[in-house]
Amino acid sequence: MSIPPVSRKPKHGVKRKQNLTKLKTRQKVKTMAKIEKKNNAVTFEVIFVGRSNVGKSTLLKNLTGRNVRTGKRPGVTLKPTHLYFDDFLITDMPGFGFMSGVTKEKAEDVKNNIVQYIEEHADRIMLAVQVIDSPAFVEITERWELRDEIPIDLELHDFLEEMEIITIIAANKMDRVKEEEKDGLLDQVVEIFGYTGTWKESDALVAPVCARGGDVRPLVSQMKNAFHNMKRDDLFKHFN
Ligand SMILES: Nc1nc2c(ncn2[C@@H]2O[C@H](COP(=O)(O)OP(=O)(O)OP(=O)(O)O)[C@@H](O)[C@H]2O)c(=O)[nH]1
Ligand SMILES: [Mg+2]
Repeated sequence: MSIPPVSRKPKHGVKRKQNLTKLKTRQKVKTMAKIEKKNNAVTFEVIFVGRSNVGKSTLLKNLTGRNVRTGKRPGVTLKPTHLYFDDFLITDMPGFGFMSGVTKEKAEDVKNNIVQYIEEHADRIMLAVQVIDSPAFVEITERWELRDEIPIDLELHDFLEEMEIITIIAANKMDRVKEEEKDGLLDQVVEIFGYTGTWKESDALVAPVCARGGDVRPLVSQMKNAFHNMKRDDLFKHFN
């Protein structure tokens, strides 16, 4: 009499795996439906954009008190991250430009995705906060211009203007700029962005900040001012 071979994986184990997969799929569908519901309720969006590692996520963490992933190396935020507040949405966009461990093609994809996202949601994006690494900004843009290329920051700024999205320039990492050099640097920044006059006199909306040190008041007041002009003072409560 031959003994039937013993199956190493009992049948009920397979069934349990199938059930688990079904459960996971159902949970995924439920989560996606929830996200879609939240997303459909959005009427007013603010996006945070800028080169990689400039401190977008740190700024958002400080402004809202929400838990946003930040990191020492560029390329931490690779997909738009959404912070929902009923009909109000803040989106932390992935950074463009150099990212550690990311190929040039992938970096180009990130940029195209950002442009596509803005185009798709232009009707509800009321405000953009364009974050720059103040001490590095002038040098980086000069390097691009020497290669006869338009720096992505400027390209993005012009694109936002074309889309009629009000944009605040958050000049971050001001703790790395000497006190006596701050005004001169900010004047240079607005000039590079194509405005005339000093940073205080020009039409540019500039907010010098230090996200790491928690000094974000100039940005909060610029944002509140924009919300006020759009008759959305009710949004003030979401900011620290
Ligand atoms: N010195 C200084 N460092 C800062 C400041 N704000 C952020 N950083 C640091 O900059 C690094 C990048 O911060 P993130 O907030 O992750 O930058 P990000 O722009 O979201 O980066 P990506 O997600 O890669 O696009 C972290 O090490 C922060 O601690 C600041 O005001 N001053
Ligand atoms: Mg980030």
